[in-house]
Parts: sequence; C-alpha cells; structure tokens
Amino acid sequence: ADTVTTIAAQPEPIAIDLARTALVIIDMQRDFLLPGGFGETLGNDVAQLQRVVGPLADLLAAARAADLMVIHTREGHLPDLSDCPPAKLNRGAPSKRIGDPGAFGRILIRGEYGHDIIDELAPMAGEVVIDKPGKGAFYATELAAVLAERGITQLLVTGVTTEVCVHTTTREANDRGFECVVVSDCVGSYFPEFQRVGLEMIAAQGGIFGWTAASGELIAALT
Ligand code: TIU
Repeated sequence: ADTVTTIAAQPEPIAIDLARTALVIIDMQRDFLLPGGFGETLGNDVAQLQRVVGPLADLLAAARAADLMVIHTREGHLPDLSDCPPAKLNRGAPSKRIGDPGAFGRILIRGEYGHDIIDELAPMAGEVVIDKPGKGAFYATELAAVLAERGITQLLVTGVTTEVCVHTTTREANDRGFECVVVSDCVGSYFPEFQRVGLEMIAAQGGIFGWTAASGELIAALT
C-alpha cells in the first residue's frame, strides 16, 4: 500500500511516509506538568502546559491505530546525579533543585513518580521510552540507533517545552538528516510568547529546521 500522504504545513505542504515516520513525545512528565515538580520550582505556571494533553492524547491514539512508531522521552537523572553536570544542577535559583525531594519524589530523578509520564499519555508495551540527561533527545541516548534500526526518516515532534526540549531535539534531528514536523497544538511552553515565536522560528526562512502543522492535519492523514 502507498504509505505516502501530503499534509498541509508551514511553510509549505510536506509529503509524509507513514512507514518511515515516528511520533516523538517529549518529556510529558509529571515533573513538568504538575504542581510541585521541576517546572514549578523554576517559577513557572504549570497550567500553561495542560492544554497540550487533550490534542496530544488524540494524536497518540491516531498514531497507535495507524501502527506508527511511537517514542516517548523523559528528562531526568540517575539517583546519584552522576549524569547531571554541575552547570545544570547549580543553574539559577530554583526553590528546589534536581534531586531534592518534591511533591512527587526526588525532582527529575529516574524511577520517581514525578519523573514519569502523565497518566493520560502513559507508554504502551512495545513503545520506546528514551531517558535523556539533557534537553535534546539525541545527546547521550540510544535514540539515533533506535530510529536507524526502524528506517525512520521523518519525525512528528510533540511535547514540552516548545522552546527548550522540543527545539533542541528538533534542531538536533534536523542536523542528523530527519525531516521534522512540529505539531503546533501538541507542543507547549510556560510562556505564551515563546510558544508563538518558537513555532514561527521553525518554519521561517523556508523551514530553516523543520515544518509546523496542526494535529488535525496529521490525524486526518493517519485515519
Ligand atoms: N524548563 C523547561 O522549560 N524545560 C525543560 O527544562 N525541559 C523541557 O523542555 N522538557
């Protein structure tokens, strides 16, 4: 069967080969989305990220139904913090630092409740979960190998936050030769102006490091 379909996107339509496409869901973790987690300790209004959950759950359901490869990422660190550079640990003046006790366990530590993905988007058996110590999903992870093994060349990028981990991962993926479509209503920022301009940056200059598209376009293509 022909698995290629063209979707409306910015700055221009893009042909997507569903057999070579993965849905990447970045860092939809309790520590970023719920009160008491890392995001809030940095002074952020976590409610800003909640609007992503509904559209992303719908896109995830469509991707699963279409047998698309699904990859989840989680930002976090080992319990002994040996994979957390001092420059990250000591950055700024959060009310609580990485590794400190938070409302949902030690903040951003692997294995803690707060580090895991929110219930609405919980990974299913067979889906890849990438644990990453940085903002980008390629640095110090197995992501490149996993994608190569499946012959993936295009990524639908979703999750939080738009201007931090979504941008870093998309920029890394673009440099590695992937075509990236950032799903505009399935990415979120604590800052409305960063959300708007973060999306504009991707599609500017003829799509300088990717495309943007609304989830409705992708769900229509998957259904
Ligand atoms: N704090 C913030 O805006 N984002 C991060 O630190 N991580 C992600 O973007 N996932």
